[in-house]
Amino acid sequence: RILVTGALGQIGSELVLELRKQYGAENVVATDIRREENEVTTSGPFELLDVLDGKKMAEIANKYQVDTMIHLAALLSATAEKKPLLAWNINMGGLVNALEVARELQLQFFTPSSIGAFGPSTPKDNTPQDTIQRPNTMYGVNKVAGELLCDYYFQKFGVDTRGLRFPGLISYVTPPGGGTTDYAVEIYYEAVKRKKYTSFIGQGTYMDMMYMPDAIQAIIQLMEADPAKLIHRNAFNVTAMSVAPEHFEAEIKKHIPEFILEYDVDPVRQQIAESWPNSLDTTAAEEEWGFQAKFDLSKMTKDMLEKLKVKLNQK
Ligand code: VAH
Repeated sequence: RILVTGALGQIGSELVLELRKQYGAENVVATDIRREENEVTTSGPFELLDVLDGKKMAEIANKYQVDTMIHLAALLSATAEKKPLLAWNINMGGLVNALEVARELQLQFFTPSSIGAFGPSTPKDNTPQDTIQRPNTMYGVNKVAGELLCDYYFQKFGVDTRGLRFPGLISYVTPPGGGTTDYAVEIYYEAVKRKKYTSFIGQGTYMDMMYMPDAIQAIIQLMEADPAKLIHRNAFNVTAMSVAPEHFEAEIKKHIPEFILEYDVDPVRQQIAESWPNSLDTTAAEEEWGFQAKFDLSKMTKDMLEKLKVKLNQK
């Protein structure tokens, strides 16, 4: 059985449904700090859980006799810059609670890291798996500390911890909240709704991106990988494309020719974006557990626009 925290978030809401499909609905316990009436809370077990309540987390893990913990609850980069201390408390306090439950119950453990775990002094192009990590955002500090803590729990306590450094994730199911890469999701929604979008990230700003189906597949593939083959654990570089706002514009215009992209750069999120890599080297993930993204920009754009036209019921 699998316990998922942050199950109503951008990753959680799709991961829970895919895990229930693959492992059986009853075997995936979704938890989040609030309840919503949707497929995540109605297609299998759901529990209210604030990840700062370690006691409640342990109770739920025991109640359902889980053997795996997927810890997703966190504040993203832009929100973390607005409320750095709250971000530290939630991102690190939640992670320590989740790792302690995993240690006590000997659970397999997954939590995401991010391209945000790199900083201005990291090589920007083809960023290596092993390289300098001096992020200058609270989110990045949380992600580097999280990577080190997860490796520590593996080395010190034998907890089978595994992680992925996710790029910006693009999905049409649940929008992200408070991320720097959120422009890459908003642009599709606005293209369908208004055939126009004003980007808060500037032209020529490259960041790694990935379509959510590839991210979900990567989590499951990593968690099922042979541990003997893992040289790295926390956390693997993964990405599908290195793109800037104008690349989304060009691709969207192939489907919506009258689409207009304008810019109104948000200095805070622009500064975060510029501190991150342009493109990651994913050799370690490919070699150690067969990572392979299936969606490039053109395939993702076609699918996003088709799905959003239905979701926003535009013809
Ligand atoms: C963010 N979507 O923007 C997240 C992610 C790499 C980006 O960490 O903060």
